[in-house]
Amino acid sequence: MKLFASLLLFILSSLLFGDVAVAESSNQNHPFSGRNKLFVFGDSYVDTGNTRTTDGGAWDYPYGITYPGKPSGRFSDGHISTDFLAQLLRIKLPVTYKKKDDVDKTRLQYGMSFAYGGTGVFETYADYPNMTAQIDLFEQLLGNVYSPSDLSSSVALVSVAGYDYLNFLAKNHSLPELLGFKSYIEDVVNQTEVNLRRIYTLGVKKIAIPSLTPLGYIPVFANFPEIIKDVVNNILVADHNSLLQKVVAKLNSETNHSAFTIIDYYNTFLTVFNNKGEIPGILPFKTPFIACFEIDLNEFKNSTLCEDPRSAFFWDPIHPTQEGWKSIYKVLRHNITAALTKA
Ligand SMILES: *[C@@H]1O[C@H](CO)[C@@H](O)[C@H](O)[C@H]1NC(C)=O
Ligand SMILES: *[C@@H]1O[C@H](CO)[C@@H](O)[C@H](O)[C@H]1NC(C)=O
Ligand SMILES: *[C@@H]1O[C@H](CO)[C@@H](O)[C@H](O)[C@H]1NC(C)=O
Ligand SMILES: *[C@@H]1O[C@H](CO)[C@@H](O)[C@H](O)[C@H]1NC(C)=O
Ligand SMILES: *[C@@H]1O[C@H](CO)[C@@H](O)[C@H](O)[C@H]1NC(C)=O
Ligand SMILES: CC(=O)N[C@H]1CO[C@H](CO)[C@@H](O)[C@@H]1O
Repeated sequence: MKLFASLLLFILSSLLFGDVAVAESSNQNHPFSGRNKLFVFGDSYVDTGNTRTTDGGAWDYPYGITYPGKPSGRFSDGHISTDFLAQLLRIKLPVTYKKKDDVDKTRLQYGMSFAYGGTGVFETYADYPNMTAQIDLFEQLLGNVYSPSDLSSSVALVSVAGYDYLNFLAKNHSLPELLGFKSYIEDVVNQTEVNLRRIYTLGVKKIAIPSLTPLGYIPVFANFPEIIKDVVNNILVADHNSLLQKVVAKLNSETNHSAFTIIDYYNTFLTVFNNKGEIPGILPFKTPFIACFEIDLNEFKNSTLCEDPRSAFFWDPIHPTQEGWKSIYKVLRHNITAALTKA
């Protein structure tokens, strides 16, 4: 269990280190199949700038060096999943909840992001809004900022990237506690179900939720034996993803068949990791499991930055680079447009 203890120390520090921003982005403005707003809930895999600058991480150098050239609150060197999904749907980047009162009101028409740093469906850090709290903020805007017809032409992106699990592991090191993991996975997926159903009931008729990535390969686990990575991927992640599939099937049978869609990050991440050049338009990552920004937890100033973030899949111990996300969305683009733009 010593392994776990040091692993957790590492994870915990990375989490504390990691968080959010302000973002502006590109994109065309023709609505795609009538869907013209994106609402975003969840964590740092989708957060484009809600954390406070005092939360650190995403608001500090070298975050944002590729885009926009300075920290923007994204947990990456540049664009992240939200940017690429918005681009695919031809929706402008939704404004962050944090900036909603500072931007021109016309910006609100593209939707809003409530996602916040290292949050989970349950509490991770005391003053971070869990997903329930994020949906509460969304609900408060209904009827005044967003009308029912706004919502019915919207897409929601709901990210549960694994912070509940990293947090659980950080707090439960002993064997008996770890044996409680299976029921915790059920708790997380059941709470995810409650959240997804609530977003639908509030009026969003197209909801996308990524599967858990093969977390055992994130650089946080790099120095751990293969067995640990296997346990994480083949037990934790596999259980979560199979329960999530059941929940989404159940929700789709209760509501509209195609209202809920899983974005298959698990297989897509593996496809990109294993790519040796056979996927057109996607350069192979030579060392996909090595982070570009290697954070030295003992002495932060000793952290090292790779020469070219575009050659790395992972930006830091947890988050992909812009190039990483771009590759993922290239592989996924046909399935995503098919799933999110059909009636
Ligand atoms: C979410 O956070 C709120 C406020 O801290 C808390 O009352 C609530 O129990 C949390 N919800 C879940 C599902 O953990
Ligand atoms: C999760 O939900 C399922 C189906 O509703 C239920 O059978 C199970 O007991 C729940 N799990 C937990 C840990 O509450
Ligand atoms: C299914 O979607 C259609 C079109 O978006 C809508 O008119 C209908 O009310 C939805 N049905 C349910 C059960 O939500
Ligand atoms: C940080 O780097 C300096 C200079 O290379 C080195 O002397 C020091 O031991 C490093 N600190 C840690 C904690 O590795
Ligand atoms: C796209 O969907 C098809 C049909 O469900 C599936 O076989 C394929 O693996 C998916 N591709 C990706 C990249 O998810
Ligand atoms: C058995 C046990 O102590 N479980 C704890 C593990 O960590 C979570 C929070 O992440 C607690 O809620 C559990 O009680």
